[in-house]
Amino acid sequence: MNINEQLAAALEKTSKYLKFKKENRFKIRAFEDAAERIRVLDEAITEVAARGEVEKLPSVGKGMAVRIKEFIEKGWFSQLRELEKEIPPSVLELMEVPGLGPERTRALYDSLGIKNARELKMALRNGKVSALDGFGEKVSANIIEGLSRKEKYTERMQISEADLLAEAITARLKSVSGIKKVQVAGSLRRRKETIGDIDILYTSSRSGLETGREFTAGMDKKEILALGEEKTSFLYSGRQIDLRKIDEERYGAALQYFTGSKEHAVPLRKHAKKFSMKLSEYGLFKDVKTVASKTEKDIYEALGMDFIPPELRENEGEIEAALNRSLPCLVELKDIKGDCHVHSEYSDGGNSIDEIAAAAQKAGYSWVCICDHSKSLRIAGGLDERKLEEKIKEIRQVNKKYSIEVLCGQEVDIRDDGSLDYSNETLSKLDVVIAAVHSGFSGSRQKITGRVLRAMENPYVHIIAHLSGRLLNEREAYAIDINAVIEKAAETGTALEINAYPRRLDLYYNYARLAARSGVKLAIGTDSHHLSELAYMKYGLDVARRGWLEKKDLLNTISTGALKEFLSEKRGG
Ligand code: DGT
Ligand code: CA
Ligand code: CA
Repeated sequence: MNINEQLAAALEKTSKYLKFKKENRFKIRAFEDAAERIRVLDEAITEVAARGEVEKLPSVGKGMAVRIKEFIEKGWFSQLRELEKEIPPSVLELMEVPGLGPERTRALYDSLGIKNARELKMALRNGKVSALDGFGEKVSANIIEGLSRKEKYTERMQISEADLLAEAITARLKSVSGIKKVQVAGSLRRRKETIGDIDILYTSSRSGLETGREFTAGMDKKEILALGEEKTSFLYSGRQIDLRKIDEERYGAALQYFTGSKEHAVPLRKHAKKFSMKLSEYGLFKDVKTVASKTEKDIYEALGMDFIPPELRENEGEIEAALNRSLPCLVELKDIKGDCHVHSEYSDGGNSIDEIAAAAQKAGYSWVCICDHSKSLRIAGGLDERKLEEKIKEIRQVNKKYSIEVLCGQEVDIRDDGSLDYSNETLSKLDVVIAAVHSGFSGSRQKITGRVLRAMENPYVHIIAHLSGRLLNEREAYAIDINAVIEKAAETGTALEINAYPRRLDLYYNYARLAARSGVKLAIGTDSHHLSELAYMKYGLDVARRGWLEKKDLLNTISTGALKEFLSEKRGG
């Protein structure tokens, strides 16, 4: 946050405290207006103060000016300090829970001493809330619902959800009059696995305020978080969207700045400084002269570097590589020839082998590996040996019909002792074997690592699936020594999966990078359970690209013949 945002946040926080304390509404309004005014300022408040013009700002009275100056000097103002001592800030968050608001939050605080969501949940469970005057069963039920909604809003989104929302907003924005360009920025453009809020930039012949007003017209007032010339923020489907108006002339500079990451910007600016240049969201400057600002490429070029793809902008060596002209040639969707991990109706998928073959062929693939669950995973319809024979036969038939090659695979359970859920004789009948841990997640690091290492030693195992077992927003990774796994994978010629399912995205991109550097092949599998999920390939690619992977690092980019060669190699043939 820059100083303006910090100050605006402090003023807004004060206004919330005053609401909680049932202060006079004009007082509350004064803080809200001042916060809004600071937020839309086109220069730093420190500059305004340096000119002695804080009092001249519209919506800023004498008393407010004193607080602002105090904030500039100390980084806080005493009124807010006092309020924070009196009432814990977590109470303010409770006020935002749908169904609560200041009145009820205060009642809960005064009578039950409830200060945060955890205490509130407990009191709801114990029936203490419904017993309060003016609450009752219905209100309690509303609060429970509101809490779970708020939880959803504050957790980071899966990238697939962010993509859908961004597409909808982009389409709507394009229909607003005066709009020219629309571009996603922030973590979504960097294709991070989870997204905090969605940043969208646009250019327009009309003012940002007009555009923001038109775009948010009809929205619930409570969902509009900020409405100013430079930025409009609102909740859409409960998720925060930041729209920013960008000047055409400075498009590249703004895009570069708002794409981030903040971590990438730090060494980049340092590098600019070496040449006495200054990089900001408005351009790359030398003294007062603009050196570059129109396109991102211009900026990187003027800094003596190659263009850095957004996925690499995390300050993980990309700046040095761009300077040395040694950035990777990242893998692209057009390089993909097949999907390593698709479920069919033989286990818990929704489609037949035939349907999958047709869809994969339509996607332009040369091959697809259909991997269902093995027998011990009964809840997911795991196949016993007899059913597996049927599947093998059916795949032979389907292969006669299509030019694409369907490979018969299974996602085989790694048992507690590291042995596999089928005998080697059964495994030898399969074209491709993916092994995975599906149980014993609470085991020690040594135990789980040992299971996976043993599985990799089996000559029939080609790929290890979703290595860490994490589910985004749902389940932490189990304890596993990924470095040891990578080492063993290199030694045994086992590939590691990049599971493209949006709630998994497992291997992490940084481990995918490490694996590739250690000479391990990566295999993107969508883990698709329905034809529509075959498109998750792009999320696997995002991980691959963030992991600096090139075409040569992925099994998905090789021909059917080369894939078969790879698969038979481990079996010693
Ligand atoms: P998120 O939303 O948590 O997934 O992550 P980002 O990267 O989208 O972060 P966000 O939305 O806070 O800001 C969007 C971009 O704006 C961020 O990637 C870089 C830029 N930005 C925001 N605040 C700052 C800042 O204080 N300094 C710098 N250098 N860049 C900033
Ligand atoms: Ca963001
Ligand atoms: Ca943002």
